[in-house]
Amino acid sequence: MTIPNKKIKKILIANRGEIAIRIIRACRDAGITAVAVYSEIDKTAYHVRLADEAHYIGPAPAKDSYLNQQNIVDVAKKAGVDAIHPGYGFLAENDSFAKLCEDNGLIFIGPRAETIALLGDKLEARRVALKADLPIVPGTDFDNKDLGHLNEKARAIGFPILVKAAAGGGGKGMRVVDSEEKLQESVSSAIREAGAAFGDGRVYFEKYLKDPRHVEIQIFADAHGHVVYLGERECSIQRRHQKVIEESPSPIMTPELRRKMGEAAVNLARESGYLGAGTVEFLVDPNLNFYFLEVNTRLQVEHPVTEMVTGLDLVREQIRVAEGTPLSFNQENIEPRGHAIECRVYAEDPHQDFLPSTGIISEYREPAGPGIRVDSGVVAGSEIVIYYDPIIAKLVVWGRHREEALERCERALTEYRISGLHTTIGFACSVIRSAGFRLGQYSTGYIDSAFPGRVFKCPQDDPSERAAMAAVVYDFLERQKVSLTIKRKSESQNAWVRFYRQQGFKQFDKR
Ligand code: MV4
Repeated sequence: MTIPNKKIKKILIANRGEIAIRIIRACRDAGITAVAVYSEIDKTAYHVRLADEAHYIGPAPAKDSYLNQQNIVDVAKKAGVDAIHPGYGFLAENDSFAKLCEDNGLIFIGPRAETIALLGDKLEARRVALKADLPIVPGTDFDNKDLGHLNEKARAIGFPILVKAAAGGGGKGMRVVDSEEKLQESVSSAIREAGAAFGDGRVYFEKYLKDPRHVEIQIFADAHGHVVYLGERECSIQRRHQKVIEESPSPIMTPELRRKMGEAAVNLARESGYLGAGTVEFLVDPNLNFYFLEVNTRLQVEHPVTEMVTGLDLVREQIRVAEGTPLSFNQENIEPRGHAIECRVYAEDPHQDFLPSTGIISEYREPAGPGIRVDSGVVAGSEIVIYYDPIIAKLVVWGRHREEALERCERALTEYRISGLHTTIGFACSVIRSAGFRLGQYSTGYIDSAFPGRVFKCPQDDPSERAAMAAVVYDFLERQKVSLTIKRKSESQNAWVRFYRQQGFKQFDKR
């Protein structure tokens, strides 16, 4: 394999929103010129204003702009960039785009096109994992034309089984099947769904693990044969395959399990000739058995969680690797410190089944203070539009231990103010405050089981209004010379105090 050897001085960022801004910041720190691209509707977006240069790439629909490979490459050549960073989503895991970049003399900041293609196929990834001696969920692939042997294969695994799409991801084309009667029908509908969604109807079987935890390992490989793991992220708090909260370390992790999972991930990276940043996903059962799930061949949304505990800049390292420079660290000098938690803030309405909420952000105030980082794509006046992922920002907090991170997280969420549309801030707050999360006792079924009927209490929907209300009551009680600690209080005052204490306002805590 040839080692790249080209200093990167100018990068085109083929993305928008918070991740485009995250990459612009890494470029600036490294003295690299950052080139933004934008669709018609994004011409005044914040990532455009922050970049050194910005170029129009097409109409609002993503297929005409952020997914328009030829337009992006043309702009990259015109702007004279050395490399393209795809961020996450859009073209990040598109092997033909990586190839198109290469063919045009542009460095694609990510793994090689062949690696993206290989690991993007879940069946191939399972084979690579098996070859690298990783534990995989018992299962089998099959020829879609050979529907006659389905029962035999399912019986060999044992019900319940999970039918998965080879080209899948995000739960599309997935079916849980608990008996032979439903097998035929489920397989047919999974094939249909996968075919429609990915243009590839191949499916396979896995033993269905009930309520596993989702733990993923961050890996990094350079062109000089160094392959390392950067610890784990626990991502079990999800709803409908969309992650809500991530943390590191995982509450279930032990040094021994971390080493085993880390070394497994590194073995897979070596087996696949991996280059750059990647994530190896695992399912973990209650006996702490872990099973390979899939590989994400990109920088992930939740990468800041790893940055907070390792102190590294993963985007900076990606750029180094793409230039052919060795990684700035090795396995021995990575020392994860403290605890990090990320809450994703989406423009969605939790009270309307998380319906995307569009409109202009009329007021915007981010939390700050010790251990707080906000990766955001907006400012006051920004508009959230229907065309793209409704993520507004990521709140990432760090503490010396989980308790400190939890305290800071709750405080930061109550401080965060976004007006003009609905957000998931209050929802995140109610998850952070829930008993199972506080104890670290949760799995992928947590949101459904802890919030039955999908009814969420979101006490922090409008934090400053709530705080103002609390202040008024507090002031009223003070003026009445009713100390919160004395015994002679009326029952109604006590009721209010209980109410606000229950709402979490610290000034009403028992002293
Ligand atoms: C599984 C599983 C249980 N058993 N595989 C969901 C999306 C896709 N990437 C893989 N997924 C799962 N695969 C077996 N054999 C449960 C899930 C799953 C899940 C995985 C990770 C995080 C959240 C999840 C929510 C529901 C189901």
